[in-house]
Amino acid sequence: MTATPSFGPLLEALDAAPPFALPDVVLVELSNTVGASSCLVLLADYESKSLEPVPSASSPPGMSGQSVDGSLAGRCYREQRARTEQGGRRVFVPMTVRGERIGVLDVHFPTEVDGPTQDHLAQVGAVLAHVVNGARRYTDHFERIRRRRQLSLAAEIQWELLPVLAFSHAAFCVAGHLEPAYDIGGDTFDYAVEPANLTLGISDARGHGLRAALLGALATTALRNSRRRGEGLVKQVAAAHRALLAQFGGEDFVTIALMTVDLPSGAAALVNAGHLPPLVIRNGRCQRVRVEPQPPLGMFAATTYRPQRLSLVPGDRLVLFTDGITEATPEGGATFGEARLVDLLLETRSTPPVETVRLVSHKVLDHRAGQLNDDATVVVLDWHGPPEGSTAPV
Ligand SMILES: [Mn+2]
Repeated sequence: MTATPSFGPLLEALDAAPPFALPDVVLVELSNTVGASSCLVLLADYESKSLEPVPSASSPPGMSGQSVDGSLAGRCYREQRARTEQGGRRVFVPMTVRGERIGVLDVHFPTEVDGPTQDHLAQVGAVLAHVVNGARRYTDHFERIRRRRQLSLAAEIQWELLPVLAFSHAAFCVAGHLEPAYDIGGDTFDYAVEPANLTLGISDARGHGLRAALLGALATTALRNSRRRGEGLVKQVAAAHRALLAQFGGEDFVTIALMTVDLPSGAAALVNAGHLPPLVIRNGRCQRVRVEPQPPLGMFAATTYRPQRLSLVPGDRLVLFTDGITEATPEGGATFGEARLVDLLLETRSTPPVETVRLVSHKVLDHRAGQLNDDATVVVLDWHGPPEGSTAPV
């Protein structure tokens, strides 16, 4: 079959149907255009451990999720490449938006599929990822499917605050991961991309549970509010500092590493307020970024925050993390520690950021036998530099 169907009818049908009908709409479309016999939309759960099926009118009841680490659908998700089995009659394609892995589309055919059909399915996967992402704004349907158990109230607040978990761009790739995903307290990360610069930060609010989540939410929202007013790095930090002092009176605080990167040049500025120094992998070595220590946000009214300069070189990998990563300690055992983190980062040097953050988080969870006593967050930024020959904003 020569498969070059247009996406117009698919988009029209998706637009006309309620969001929950997405798998049924897709099946009708794929059966009309490329002869599919059944299909399943699988969404990654909050821990990126399993791919959870979105029920449809034609799917059998009681379907269970597929393991990210132990299934072919999971391999498609991890490696971000189409996979086939059953002699080419079953095809898995990633559902991904600009580097953020939403899930996998699993399609069955009566006979082996050809190359053009596989290409078409890859594009359908990308379209569906955008549609599911958009639908999150007006239905809880997909969020519920992504939850294998209930989120704590603190985690609900933190997940609402998070940016899209991964983003790929010509000049850089960024990805972050939070654990314990279903019960996060005060950790968060954020980024925003503009034509000429990137703002990237990680923060850890003192304490645990709801109060820490409220602290983290206030800090993140104050930073965003200032950033959206067009204010620079230091003003953003000062705004969050003031907001925390006003609400929490210096009793609670938030550590943060916040940076801006000029995309055409890689020149960066960092404010490190009581947070662990980022790590940078350059020329095969992993080192701490030397930071000027400054107190956490919301602690001392008289603090004036100062930026320090950094320079990113194409090929650099920058790693931001919270103390929940390095201080994860099993009963009677040793901390996960920075040395173990560095080894793991060097081992995964060539793995894309989105998969590296998942692997680091899961190693930390394994170290703690699945029971974290603090939030553990890691963010990886791969700096490629501006595309060859570009002088204008990339
Ligand atoms: Mn912490």
